[in-house]
Amino acid sequence: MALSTPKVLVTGACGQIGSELVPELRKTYAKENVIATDIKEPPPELKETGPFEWLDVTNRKSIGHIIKKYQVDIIYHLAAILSAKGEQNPSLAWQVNMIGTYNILELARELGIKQVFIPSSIAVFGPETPKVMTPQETILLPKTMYGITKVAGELLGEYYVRRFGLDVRGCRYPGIISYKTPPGGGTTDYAVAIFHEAIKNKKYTCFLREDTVLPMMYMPDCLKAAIQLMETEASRLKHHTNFNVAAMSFSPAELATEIKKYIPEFEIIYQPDERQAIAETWPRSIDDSAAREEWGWQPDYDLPRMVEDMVRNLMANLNK
Ligand code: NAD
Ligand code: AKB
Repeated sequence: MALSTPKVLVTGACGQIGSELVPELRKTYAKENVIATDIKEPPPELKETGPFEWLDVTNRKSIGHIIKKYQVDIIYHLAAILSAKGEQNPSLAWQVNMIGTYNILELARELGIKQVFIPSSIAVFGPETPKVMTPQETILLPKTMYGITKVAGELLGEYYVRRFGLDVRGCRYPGIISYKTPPGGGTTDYAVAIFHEAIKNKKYTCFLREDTVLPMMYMPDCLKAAIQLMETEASRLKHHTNFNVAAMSFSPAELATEIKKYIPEFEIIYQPDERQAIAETWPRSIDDSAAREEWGWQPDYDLPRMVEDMVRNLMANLNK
């Protein structure tokens, strides 16, 4: 008997990651089997290439309705409020990140979902965590509401693995850099905005100090991590919801130097704002040996390769 293709639900699909993950998943599972959902207007590439539904993850009844309507097997739960936006509205961050995640896990358990992916973040770490090559198992005392919800989300997911045998997986992404969809309100957003401003105006005012080193990752590696982790044989995994993943680390000054190789007249000035305090609680680099050992994680992009690709694609978009 032929096995039917799994049905995949993506929450927060119109965000920075979802808008690129959905097309990838549609290549693997066929367009009609990947249901993109969000509370905001989808871009044409999402709406016209497969099903789209309006879905607020704080509304458990609506999620249950969509899961049943499409007979969903796998959920990529991306809906969230990120660090900087979360500090502007901690109550909203709690509602979306905590209640939303609890709703997804409860329905996944009740309705027999086969797999759930819930991304975590380097925001789980805090000032007490070792900053260089931050270990997999370490002190998790975040100071932002976003970080608190991410630690709780990891623990909740792990609870559903142990208590109910639900297959929940996730990795702690660093700041994600991409050129298709703007980031949604994080502390690492400068590393995307800098490219747009360098190309358009040859000038950028950075909201972090020049020497603030943070872990970052280019979008193709972000998508590869999610898909590779989800495809790994479950018996190989000792961890489930909290894998450290790393690709590169740099400061705004180092990124600007790399961009100047393509745009020599580019100028950057620094006016740190409230996001500097958040960045200072996060690690400078990450030890991702557990991900490498348990599911073969390896990034493809370092700083020079990422900058070359970002500049080339953004310039090509500008000339279209
Ligand atoms: P984003 O902010 O770009 O997108 C989040 C999406 O969630 C948005 O489209 C938004 O409309 C949607 N959303 C907000 N409230 C909602 C609600 N109540 N119901 C349904 N949808 C809602 O975020 P992203 O960068 O795509 O992040 C996706 C996931 O990856 C999040 O869990 C985030 O914490 C994690 N992550 C992202 C990064 C990064 O740098 N982008 C780094 C680490 C972890
Ligand atoms: C943010 O800055 O909030 C995100 C993240 C690292 O989770 N990019």
